[in-house]
Order: sequence, then structure tokens, then C-alpha cells
Amino acid sequence: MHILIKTTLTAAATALVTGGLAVPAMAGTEAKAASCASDRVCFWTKTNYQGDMFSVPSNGQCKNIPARWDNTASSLIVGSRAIISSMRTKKDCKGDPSPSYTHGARVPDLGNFNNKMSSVTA
Ligand SMILES: [Ca+2]
Repeated sequence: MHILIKTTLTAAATALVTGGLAVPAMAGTEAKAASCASDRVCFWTKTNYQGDMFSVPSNGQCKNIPARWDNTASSLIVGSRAIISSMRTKKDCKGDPSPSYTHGARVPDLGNFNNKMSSVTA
């Protein structure tokens, strides 16, 4: 319960070798490739799935966001079998609610909810 997995997106210095030419991957490629495990909800600290990523399981329970990630989420992806009932601005799923998001939703910019999530029911 309340398991969070943290990964850090790195500016991958990926190079594609095509016909003998090394072609650096375009910056936008990384954001487009962002994904989330089917049964989890993934959040990024910056818009467009950039910055640090953390995730929570989608199990219908309220989960408080650990201090390190409190009020940092700026974009999100909902796993293909996951949902967000609502994010909330205070701990214990109190405070103002966000909209709900269904299977596979991709939200590159949380807008009014940017940097406001302190708990989530997912
Ligand atoms: Ca942020």
C-alpha cells in the first residue's frame, strides 16, 4: 500500500544510427514516448511529462503524496486499466477536487491544478 516508485527522466543522449549517420534523438521524442504502467497513475513534476516521475497504484484508495512530491505534479498519465477519481489540494483527500480521469488519459498540463496535489484517490 502507498507504494511510490520514483524514476528520473534523463536527457537521453540517444543516437539513432541510420545509414552510417548518427542522428541525435529530437527533444520532443522523449515526451511523446512517456507512458505509465497499466495499473498505476504516473505524475511528472513538470509539464509535458518532464522532470521527475512518481507513480501511485490505482486501487480505489486515498493516497497522501509524500512530502518530496507534495504540490509538485504538473502533468500525468493514467494507466490503461487505472483511473483517477480526483486529486485533492489537502491531505487525506480533503480540499478542492480535480476533475476525474479515465483509462489512458494523458494530461500534459494540469492547468489550475498545477503544483496543487497533496492526495489522490486513484
Ligand atoms: Ca511542478
